[in-house]
Amino acid sequence: MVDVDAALDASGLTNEAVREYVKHWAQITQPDRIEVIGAEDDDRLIQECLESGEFQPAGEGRYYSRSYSKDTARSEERTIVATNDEKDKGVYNNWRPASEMKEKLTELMRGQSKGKTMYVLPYLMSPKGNELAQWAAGVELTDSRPVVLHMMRMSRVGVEHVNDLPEQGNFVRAVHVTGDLENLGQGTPDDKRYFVTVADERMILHFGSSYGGNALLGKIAHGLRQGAYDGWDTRKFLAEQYMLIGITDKETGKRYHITGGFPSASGKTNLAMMLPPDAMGDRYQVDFYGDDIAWLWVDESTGKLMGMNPEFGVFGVAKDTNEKTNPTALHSTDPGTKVIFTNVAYNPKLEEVWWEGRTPEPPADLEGWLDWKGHPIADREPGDDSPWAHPNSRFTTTLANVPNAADDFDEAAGVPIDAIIFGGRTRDREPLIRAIHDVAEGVYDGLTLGAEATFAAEGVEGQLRYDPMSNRPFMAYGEGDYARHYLDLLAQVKDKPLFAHVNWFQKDPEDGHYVWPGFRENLRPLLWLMRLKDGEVTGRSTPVGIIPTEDELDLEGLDLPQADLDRILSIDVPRWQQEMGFREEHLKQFDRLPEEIWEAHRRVSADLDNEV
Ligand code: GTP
Ligand code: SPV
Ligand code: MN
Repeated sequence: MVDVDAALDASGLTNEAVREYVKHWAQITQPDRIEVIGAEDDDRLIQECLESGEFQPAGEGRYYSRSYSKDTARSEERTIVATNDEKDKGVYNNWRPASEMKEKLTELMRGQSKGKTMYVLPYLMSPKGNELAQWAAGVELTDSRPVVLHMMRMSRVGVEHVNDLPEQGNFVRAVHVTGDLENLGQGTPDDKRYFVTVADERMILHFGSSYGGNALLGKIAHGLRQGAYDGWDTRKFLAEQYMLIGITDKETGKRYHITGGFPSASGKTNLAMMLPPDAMGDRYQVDFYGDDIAWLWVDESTGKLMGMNPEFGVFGVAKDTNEKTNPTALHSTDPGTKVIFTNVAYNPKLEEVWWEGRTPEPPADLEGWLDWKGHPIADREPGDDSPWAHPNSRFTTTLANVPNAADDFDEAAGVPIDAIIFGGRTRDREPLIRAIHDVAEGVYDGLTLGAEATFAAEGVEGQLRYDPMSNRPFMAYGEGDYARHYLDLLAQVKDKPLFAHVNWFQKDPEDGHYVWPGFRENLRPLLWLMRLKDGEVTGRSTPVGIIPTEDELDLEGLDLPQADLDRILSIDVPRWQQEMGFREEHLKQFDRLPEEIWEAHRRVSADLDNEV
């Protein structure tokens, strides 16, 4: 048995509860070595990864890694929220009893780190000193060095985050064991992976992956599932899959903050890193706070809804990121950023990476290029047009590398929230933007957020895959209780945030082109929303919210065909009426759904019926 005390003493980790926890799990997973990690270990660990082949160089201060080919995304079916009370069972959280899951995971993890190092990563999922910092401390134990390097970008790490805890035992116990990736039956009936959050014991046990949300436990397991459970349990806060931005109008000096959720891979990172359109000059500035998670609370002294990003980095989708769509994202991966690319295409001779949409055409000279599985492109069968990069390939970079990071992103205070927006990939029905003043109707809108089903098995034509507040894969407790918590928290807010639903993805039914250019142009509807909040415009009332009139929307320098403009600024009432039936079925699944939500649903339905 490895000498745990010696390793912990050498690192200066003094928190007794953490030391007990490390010993407990070292006895189960049986690593050969133990290493406590702080920010100062980054260069050494990168060097070790380069030597071991876990990383390869991708130009100066840029690294390339490949994950096991059946381990490239989160697995929703294998993700479970366990507690000691069946009342926590919801429609989406795959609830199971805590005792059953703890026993199962302990057995799966037993002896699995033999021959390996157990890295001990104390982390903080909040800016230091933040109002919610007491729910933000955790210690991830992992047997994967690349996971350590990802976590060091995505969260603040170091023993100081646990040594000084006011209550020594108050940290999330997050255990990650990779397992034998080639023998886990990923996606088969004999799947051996388990990703479990034991929410009422503040414990996370993930077995069988070294990728993304399955392995970086501070990120979505703690930052979303555990955070959401703690926020509800204490009635103090919300932990949501939201981006968070600041918008400044330099002409008027006004500054706004907008948070909101779009389902995974639907544009949060892109919106948060948005540069204003060239045609708008330099009047506006968009500041990045967060692109994937926001924690929201009510400031007791001012009554304002506040928000902060618990993360320290970005785990962004590579696909279609380029100089035109998102220069900010591209430059957050510049030479010297110590970015880690995962599962993009790689050329070891040139030390370069490429992904679909990086340039209009792939590199013409195929020499040396390898696809995301490591196969030479030049050896492909004729007609093989499978993507070079995995569609979920990603870049991992710290917030400090993001060119439009807000000056105060790391400050304790957080920012006041002016608006909460929801959006998904919807090809019809949803206009460019519709604003909602009423809080219950806003929460109802979030609960009925949907995006197109991405493959046939998951949905009926025209019917959405509902994804409440974009939180479906991260839901920690029952949806009815979740809605209640939202309403109760917002009831304490004095200056209510404005809600809005946005859609960048409406398509022309004839030729399928996106009718809204999206990306940087998305600032335009958000500016309208802020003017509406300030009473400078009134918009046009519809049964589903207020939409901009054509002349209220700043379209300066944007050449949009009239037919496309008409489409995104209109409401298709019969299509909406059909949608209301689907929504009713969706909401009926939820136990204890507050009556206010049903009232909002009936109100919108009746208003739609009165339109025809
Ligand atoms: P997660 O990290 O999975 O939670 O995703 P995300 O919501 O941060 O998504 P992201 O911004 O990384 O975008 C995912 C994909 O949507 C990328 O391929 C983008 O190029 C594309 N996308 C983002 N914004 C727009 C837009 O305004 N219009 C269009 N057409 N595509 C967009
Ligand atoms: C998502 O899937 O929504 C992500 C990436 O943000 S992961 O960290 O893998 O969850
Ligand atoms: Mn996400």
